[in-house]
Amino acid sequence: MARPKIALIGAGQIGGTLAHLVALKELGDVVLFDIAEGTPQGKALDIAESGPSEGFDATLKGTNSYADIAGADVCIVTAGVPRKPGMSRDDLLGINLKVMRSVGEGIAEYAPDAFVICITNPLDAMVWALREFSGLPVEKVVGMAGVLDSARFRHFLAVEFDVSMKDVTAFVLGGHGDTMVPLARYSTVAGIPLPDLVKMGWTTQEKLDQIVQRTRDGGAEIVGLLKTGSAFYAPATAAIEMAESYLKDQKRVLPCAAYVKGAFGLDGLYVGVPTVIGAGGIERIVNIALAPEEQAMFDSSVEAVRGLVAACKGIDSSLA
Ligand code: A3D
Repeated sequence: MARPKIALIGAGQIGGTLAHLVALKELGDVVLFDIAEGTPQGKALDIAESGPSEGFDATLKGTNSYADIAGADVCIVTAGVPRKPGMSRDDLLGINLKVMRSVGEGIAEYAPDAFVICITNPLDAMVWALREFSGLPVEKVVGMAGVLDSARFRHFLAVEFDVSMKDVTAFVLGGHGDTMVPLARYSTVAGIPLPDLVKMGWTTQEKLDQIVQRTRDGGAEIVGLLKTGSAFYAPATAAIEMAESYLKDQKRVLPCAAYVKGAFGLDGLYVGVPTVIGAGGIERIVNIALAPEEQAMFDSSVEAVRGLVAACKGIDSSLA
């Protein structure tokens, strides 16, 4: 059986890391696309030359032509510009919206059956725009944010509790970053909810609040340290987790920016919710009941996403 074909649209920091991870994990053959001439070709060749040492047979091709993504099973989109220190994700909106148009049209023409994972920021608005421009079914277009936000949360919690990251689960809802809604009562160490761990004296509510805030600011913390761009190792790993669940029909329960209509009282909006990802794409949205203060946080996150979508419509009249 032929290996799956994985198209990476954008060959920058995340795109290159994605290509490396796909090859190392032998998830499929890689097509790395970028408008910058030479960058995707150079990165693809460099990674391919690590094949003999690593022992993978996946092929890697760098290209500046959308025709090369033809028939891709998965497209992961990182095309656009990242944040610099002092910029918010929302500052990227105008530039990256134009990029989403060209990417959406490219995918619609050459890979209309793909499962599409968007990473470009501001995430919740860009995944919405990418779906509009591509015209693909809503269950096949999804945004990566919650897996990364929850991985950051899990990392900080594991360090705080001095336990394995594997035994820490985290549940986050809402938009990416600042308006993220971590649900402490559904976040656990080996099944023990965080509020119980506070009662058991494993940590204090203050420390937990600090960890939540650090998680919300997780992207900015890395931007501040790197100074020349934003995080790329953990974002790439998070998107690979989603792609693998689709390709292997794992039906993982993962928080993603998914199109929500009906659940959570929403009437059709991309926002971070727990989903089940399998061979059908987003197969299910896990619609949990929220406590009043959780609902209030979720509502303000939804309002922030609505504002960004309205801004997109204001910039590109074809979206209105
Ligand atoms: P970077 O290393 O700059 O790579 C972006 C690439 O996109 C560059 O190689 C550009 O040449 C390319 N590009 C620009 N315009 C186009 C176009 N029209 N078609 C194809 N390629 C194009 O950035 P990065 O890889 O660090 O980040 C990529 C995106 O991911 C940015 O928007 C980041 O803000 C975003 N990001 C999101 C998260 C989330 O958790 C959602 C995390 C980290 C980064």
